[in-house]
Amino acid sequence: MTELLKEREAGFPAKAGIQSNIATGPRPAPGCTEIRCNWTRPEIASLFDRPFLDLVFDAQQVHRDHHPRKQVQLSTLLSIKTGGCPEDCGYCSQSAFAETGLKAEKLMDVGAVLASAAEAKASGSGRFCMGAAWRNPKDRDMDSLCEMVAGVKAMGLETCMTLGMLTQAQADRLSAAGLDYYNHNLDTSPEHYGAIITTRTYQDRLDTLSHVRASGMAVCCGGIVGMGESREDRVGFLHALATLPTHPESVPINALVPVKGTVLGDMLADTPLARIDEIEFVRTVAVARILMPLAMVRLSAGRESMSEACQALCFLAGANSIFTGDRLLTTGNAGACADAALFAKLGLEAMTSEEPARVAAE
Ligand code: SAM
Ligand code: DTB
Ligand code: SF4
Repeated sequence: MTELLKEREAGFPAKAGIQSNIATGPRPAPGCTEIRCNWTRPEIASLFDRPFLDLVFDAQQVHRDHHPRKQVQLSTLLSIKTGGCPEDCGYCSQSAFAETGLKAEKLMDVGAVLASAAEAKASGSGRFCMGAAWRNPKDRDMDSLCEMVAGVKAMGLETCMTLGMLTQAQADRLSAAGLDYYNHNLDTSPEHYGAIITTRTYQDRLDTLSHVRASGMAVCCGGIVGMGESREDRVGFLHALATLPTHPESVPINALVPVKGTVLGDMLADTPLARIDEIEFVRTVAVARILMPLAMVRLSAGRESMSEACQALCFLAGANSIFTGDRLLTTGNAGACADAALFAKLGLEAMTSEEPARVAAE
């Protein structure tokens, strides 16, 4: 019997503050928490307001109800098309509106992408995530993108792409090529969104998410904290995710990486808002875990400048996925040595595949 099943058999007390009325989530909920897509903002705000230790304790209990407690899923990122993006996302080094000195490049060759995926596989990663600095893919790029997906999948890696907005036809093609996950973030609350991005709307993002969902791919959707937003915005952001018709399978929580030459990097530099308070960041992770019990919550950008203690608290609060390697898309990441050392200190293990974890939890 697995540790998880033993724990389940021993039973967990019902969780105060988590009321469950409807179950409209992606899979039937094991354990004693139910999956809700009808969370209200006041409920979410009161989770944020809880005493920190109570919140983290409850998040860890929800986590253990649904996931193996020691395993962390590893994803590796590759920027397959860097820079020169026509969107004006205020946080992004790759926006043509930013003055970061980043050179715009063309879409990488399929062979070079596959070579990079092979390295990721050799270093123990389970998922390869390919990102492009596009508003949306052009139809002329679809053949190469599908070849990349098929090639990476043939190596035994899970596949993920993030290419901007997708039409239904594009989502269907990528899904048919074997794409497992599509990453498309809501980024922040609907109210704060206009202060960060003006070239596409919140509704555009929701439309892409619904195309991805309809195509049968798993949805990876999260956002960024530390963009000068209020607590209320963090409530609104998690509310938008947790009230999608089906929760995302994967929820990346990024801490803003302030890049010089971007609107936000320059605006927040040398202000108290330059970095999100670590305790508030952990709270955001814990609330995400409680709202979306089945999702893989990914501790994403910003880990490089995060203390080990903060990362440990994030794992305690229910984060169970990270990006590995020493680069994200254009900025640095913690790196394999630092991660191996941290995992050894904390007694964490790399999840070999997400599937067995789901099975174990069911
Ligand atoms: N162009 C595509 C799009 O925006 O949909 C895909 C790539 S984009 C870089 C993917 C996500 O990375 C963004 O939605 C944002 O949440 C995150 N991101 C980008 N720059 C970041 C930064 N400086 N700090 C933290 N997260 C960032
Ligand atoms: C996500 O939510 N975070 C990743 C992934 N999805 C594509 C990207 C983080 C990018 C950090 C800034 C950079 O390296 O350019
Ligand atoms: Fe372009 Fe994506 Fe960066 Fe926005 S986040 S500027 S869409 S690459």
